[in-house]
Amino acid sequence: MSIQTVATQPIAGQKPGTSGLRKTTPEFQKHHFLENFIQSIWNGIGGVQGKTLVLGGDGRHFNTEASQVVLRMAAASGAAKVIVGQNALLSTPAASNLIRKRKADGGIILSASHNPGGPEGDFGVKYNTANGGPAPENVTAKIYAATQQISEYLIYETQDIDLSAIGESTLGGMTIEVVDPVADYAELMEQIFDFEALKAMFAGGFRLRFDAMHAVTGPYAKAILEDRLGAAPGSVINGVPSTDFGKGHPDPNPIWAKPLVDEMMGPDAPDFGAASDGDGDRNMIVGRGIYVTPSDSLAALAANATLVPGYAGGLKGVARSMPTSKAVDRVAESLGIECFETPTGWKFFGNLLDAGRATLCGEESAGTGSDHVREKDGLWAVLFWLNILAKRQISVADLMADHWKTYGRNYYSRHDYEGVDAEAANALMDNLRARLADLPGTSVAGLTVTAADDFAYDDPIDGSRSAKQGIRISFDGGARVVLRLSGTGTVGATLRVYLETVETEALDMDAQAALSKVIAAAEELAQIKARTGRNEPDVIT
Ligand code: VG1
Ligand code: CO
Repeated sequence: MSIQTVATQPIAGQKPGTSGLRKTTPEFQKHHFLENFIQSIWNGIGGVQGKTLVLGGDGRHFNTEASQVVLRMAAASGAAKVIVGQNALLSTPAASNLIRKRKADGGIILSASHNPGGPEGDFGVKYNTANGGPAPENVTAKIYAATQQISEYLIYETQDIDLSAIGESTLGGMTIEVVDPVADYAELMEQIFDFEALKAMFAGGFRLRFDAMHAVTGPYAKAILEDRLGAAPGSVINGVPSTDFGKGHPDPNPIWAKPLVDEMMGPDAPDFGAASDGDGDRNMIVGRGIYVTPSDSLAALAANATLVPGYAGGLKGVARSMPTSKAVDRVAESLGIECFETPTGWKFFGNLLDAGRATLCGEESAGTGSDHVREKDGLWAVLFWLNILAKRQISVADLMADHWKTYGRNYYSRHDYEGVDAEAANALMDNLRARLADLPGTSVAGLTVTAADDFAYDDPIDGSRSAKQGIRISFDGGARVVLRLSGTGTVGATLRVYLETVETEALDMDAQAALSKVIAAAEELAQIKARTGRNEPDVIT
């Protein structure tokens, strides 16, 4: 065994996006690509000498090989210890928990999350800091700068390290501790939720369907929902992680988790349906006959939080990403707690959670989480819902009907145009941006614009400013259109159009129908069809 110093050169395109660096798998497998990025993480964070790191991934194609590279590079640069999930698997929230629990200095998560996997799919690498959360922008900026200056990397030359057995080994001066990926996480869930109430509910015949979408949450969901809580065997479907997610797209939304939604809308539907994404941080909630938008889910969790033992003392505050609907704002108002609006991406919640200003956070993209970790957490959200249902003895549909009656309903939808020509997408955004100042007071598709801007976020904790986080246009009566370009895609550009309108009387409409005016206004403002050449969105959530 010896440490190799390998000469290399900067590789273009290694700028972390909304959630780490994501590229197609073949691109990640190119000569030096992964090694350059890992060394740049080390260089960007001031080295890993003497540090303890957590390592795990969502099990997609290249996860195994990449984890070996990370271990060899951590050892070569003098890390003291790497705590790694068995077979290099860890869900994102479980990794966040381990970093915090074991007081590690940070962690590497190998995942492209909801992006498809496999030899022709996507791969990704994310660096999380000592608080367990995604590296904030000042850290990713340093990592990116390091990718542009790199001239060499250090790596141990060694045989593959066995990650299949729990226990400790060494590589050079570094300890490698292989841990059960599920145990610590399951223990944390048991501390937060009323497992006795959940057991009683399942024992009483409550029927659940959890679609793990062939991704990392399968083992977690089986261990917790079926083994510990007594959900009927087979409640967890697609529960064995596969390297290409069964050739599926592990994004829990009504398009990609359609079989589950169909089952929940059909006759003899279970009481509760849920799905999670590639790395286990997203959740989709479906009741019998009702799809709950992630924005509504966040609001419902906030309104009912004190029913959960872990939040019995009440919420310090809530936070949502800017494009997420304002449903939770109404709950915060009635609870008399702060409500923060942050840019898209979990990294912006970390400061608020660390400072004790927010307890619950959420995004419209099916991410919900709390101060129990510093990531969004799919299975946690499912348990949160189940805990509420167990305590209130109510169906999902009745709970939401009751919620809307109390707070009004924020009809909400996101329209995605995927793989759009990047130039055309940028031109669309630039064109709209240039007209923002003139929009207030004008009428668009029968709606009057009350405000229009390009969202900039001033972090209330560290004072940092993040500009150009999405165009938002508000209309009188509380309707809103938000447009932004995705920062997680790997092919062309993805235009996301977020649509929202508020109703206090008509609470039972179809969302697309309720939003028809807002959809027309978005089209008129941004000329989406003409500029993208698309007649309709690829994904409607
Ligand atoms: C998307 C979502 C965002 C989420 C991010 C990472 O980003 O919109 O809300 O935080 O994915 O989620 P973008 O830039 O493509 O809109 V995950 O579960 O893919 O790590
Ligand atoms: Co994810």
